[in-house]
Order: sequence, then structure tokens, then C-alpha cells
Amino acid sequence: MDPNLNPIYDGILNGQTKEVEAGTQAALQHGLAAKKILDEGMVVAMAEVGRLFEAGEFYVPEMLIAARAMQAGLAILKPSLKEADVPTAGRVAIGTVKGDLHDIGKNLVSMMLEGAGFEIVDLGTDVDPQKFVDAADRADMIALSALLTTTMPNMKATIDALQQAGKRDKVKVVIGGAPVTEAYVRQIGADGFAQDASRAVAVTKALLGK
Ligand code: B1M
Repeated sequence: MDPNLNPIYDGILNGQTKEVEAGTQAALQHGLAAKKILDEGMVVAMAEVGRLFEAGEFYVPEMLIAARAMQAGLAILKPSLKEADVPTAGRVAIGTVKGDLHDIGKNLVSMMLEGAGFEIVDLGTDVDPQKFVDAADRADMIALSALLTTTMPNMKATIDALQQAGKRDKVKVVIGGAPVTEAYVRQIGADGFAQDASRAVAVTKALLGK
């Protein structure tokens, strides 16, 4: 790992917001690309947080403060992740599905889509299917995020609700999140799947014909 990324990695693991903010600013000043800081500093740190949680060495409070520290670093990276002067390419309503409070991945996807010129309507976390249905009136695409195997079925519930409201054909539906797979897209009748935030941009562009 580039030594400039150490304070960011350690800061996230220790839940130290100020260290992550300072480390992110310093890494940018040292000329590191925002994407490198994100992938090799922040995302790997959060993967380690997950591993420690699984191993029983971290509990929910540690995960929470690590997530807050990462969000603080992301806020500093945000302007650098955006491309300049990109015209609006379409409107995407995004949210984490009902029952699920994880929002870092969703926020990252929003940021990258915004950077690629899409207008974002962020519905937040724990989003009821009906809220997505309402948002479909003003969106070209619905993007669903789920981080828990127990909340993945709410992606299907959302698609079913769109169908029942007669709005399924009006929007494209793209899904993502750590437990989600390409096979699940077919299983629940979505239109596309993105493994990460960069691929979410590519899939959105392809589905909306941009
Ligand atoms: Co939670 N949690 N968590 N958690 N948490 C996981 C997901 C878990 C894998 C940890 C583990 O056991 N290793 C596990 C899920 C197990 C499972 O379902 N199989 C888990 C659990 C069990 C829980 C609780 C149930 C714990 C408890 O209370 N006992 C609880 C559930 C609360 C709820 O949601 N109802 C819970 C709570 C929390 C916190 C609140 C403490 C916190 C979230 C804070 C927040 O988001 N503001 C938290 C965290 C931080 C995690 C881990 C450690 C990190 C998630 C993260 O932010 N990753 C996570 C372990 C892990 O993932 N390794 C874990 C970084 C982020 C950049 O990646 O979110 O995957 P990710 O997003 C990626 C891609 O997935 C994709 O692009 C993103 C960027 O590349 N993507 C999309 C995501 N959404 C997309 C949407 C798209 C496209 C792509 O739309 C088109």
C-alpha cells in the first residue's frame, strides 16, 4: 500500500474521523488519484472491518464509527470523483431497500453517477417499496442497494410493487450490493446488476442508451 494511504486505512479501522479527513486531504495533496485513495485506502479498510466483525473482534459500534469515518473521507473525495461539466444524462432514483440501513455503497454509487452526469434523487435507507413506486414518476431508472441477505427479497418486493402500479415498463431497475449477483437479476426481473460504483455508471449508461 502507498504509505500516504496508511493514515486513512488506520483511521477507518480505528473510527477516527479527523485522521481520515486529514489523511485524505494529504493524499490528494501528494497527487494520489481519488480513485486510488478510495479503492486502496478506504474500501480495503472497510473490507477489513467486515472481516473483524465476522471474526467476532468488532461489534456494531465499531462498524458504525468506522462507517462514519469513511463517510467523512468520502465527502472530501467527492469533488475529485466528479467529472467536470458533464451534461445531465438522465434521472436516477436510488435507495437502500426496506429493512436495510447500510448506505456507504449507495452513497458511493450516487456520487459516481452524479459525476458521470446523472441527476440523483436519493431516497435514503430503509426505503419502502411504495416510495420507489412514487419516485418512478420522475425517474428514468430506479437503483436498489441491499447489503443484507435478509433484505435482498425487498428488491423483488419493490419490483413487484412497480409492476402492480403499472410503472415497471416506465423505468429501468438496476440492483447492487455485496450479496447481490447477476443471477439474482434474472430471478427477480430486474434489468441490470452492478458489482461496484464504477460498473454502476457503465450499466446505467448502457441501460439508458447513453
Ligand atoms: Co453491517 N453487515 N450490519 N453494518 N456491515 C455487513 C453488510 C456484513 C457483511 C458484515 C459481516 O458479517 N461480515 C453483515 C451482513 C451479512 C449478511 O447479510 N450476509 C452485516 C450485518 C449482519 C449487520 C447487522 C445485522 C449487524 C447487527 O446488528 N447484528 C446490522 C443490520 C442493520 C440494518 O441494516 N438493518 C448492521 C449494521 C451496520 C452498521 C449500521 C453498523 C454499519 C453501516 C453504516 C452505514 O452504512 N452508514 C455496517 C457496516 C459498516 C458494515 C460493513 C462492515 C461495511 C459495509 C460497507 O459500507 N462497505 C459490512 C461488511 C462488508 O461489506 N465487508 C457489513 C463499503 C462499501 C463501499 O461497499 O456497501 O458493498 P458496499 O458497496 C459497494 C458494492 O456493493 C456496490 O457498489 C459499492 C461501491 O463499490 N453497490 C451497488 C452497493 N449498492 C449498490 C447499488 C447499486 C449498484 C452497486 O445500484 C445500482
